[in-house]
Amino acid sequence: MISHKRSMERRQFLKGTVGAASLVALSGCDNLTQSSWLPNILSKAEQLTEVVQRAVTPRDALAKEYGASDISKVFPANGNTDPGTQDYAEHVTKQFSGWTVEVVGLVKTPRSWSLGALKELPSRTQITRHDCVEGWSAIGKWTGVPVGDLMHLVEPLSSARYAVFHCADVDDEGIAYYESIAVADCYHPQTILAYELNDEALDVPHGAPLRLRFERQLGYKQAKYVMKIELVESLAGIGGGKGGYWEDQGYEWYAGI
Ligand SMILES: Nc1nc2c(c(=O)[nH]1)N[C@H]1C(S)=C(S)[C@@H](COP(=O)(O)O)O[C@H]1N2
Ligand SMILES: [Mo]
Repeated sequence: MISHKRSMERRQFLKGTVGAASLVALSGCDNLTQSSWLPNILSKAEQLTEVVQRAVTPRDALAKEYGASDISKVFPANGNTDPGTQDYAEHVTKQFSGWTVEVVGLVKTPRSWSLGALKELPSRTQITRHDCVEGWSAIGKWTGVPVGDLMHLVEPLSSARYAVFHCADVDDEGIAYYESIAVADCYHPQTILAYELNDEALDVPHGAPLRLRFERQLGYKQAKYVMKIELVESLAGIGGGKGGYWEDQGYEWYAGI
């Protein structure tokens, strides 16, 4: 199912011989010729730590937004393209009318919203570029609710450092997809829970009914099929403890581009 598997095997192999920082570059070798942005993000990812990059690019800097004419004709779907569980299939049948997203953990007031209720909240639309480490990128128009607005409603406790996005899909071994970002980054204006792509309700391959858009970071941070946002102080004990499905297999947690 998830098509990063082969490159991950190579990465595991390479891990013994080279430092972690160069792995990002090596795993992308096959695809370098396909895209011009890749060398650029790789050199940054290699050389800059999160701290350095944050100093260069302030946390509230906006990702580039494009015009309507820049929207890609085809936006590929990647990774899991259907959670495939019976539960999820039932939600599809009911057009996600029963889907909820809950915000729990280190918050003053845990809350949950139905998809319909989320759509009632003020929305944001942004046309941005998605960059996948597998060597493709695409520009899409995303509409959704700013995650910061949800944060204002649940009121994170001061101990909350990370927001963990739990997804509905599991891999062959039963491991659920998840991702995490800093709570501070939830307040970035372009961090949204998107329910539309290119003016249409999000389809199943692209993460229906809700997926994270956390611009300025790589494709694997853009969690699809989001069911729950959990605020925590530490990532230890969640999944493999590295902050995300791919991070647990060696990818960088701070996937800045
Ligand atoms: N739940 C979930 N989210 C996911 C993935 C996945 O397999 N499951 N794949 C990630 C990867 S690697 C990429 S590039 C993007 C792909 O999003 P798209 O299918 O809309 O192109 O989703 C990311 N979010
Ligand atoms: Mo990706």
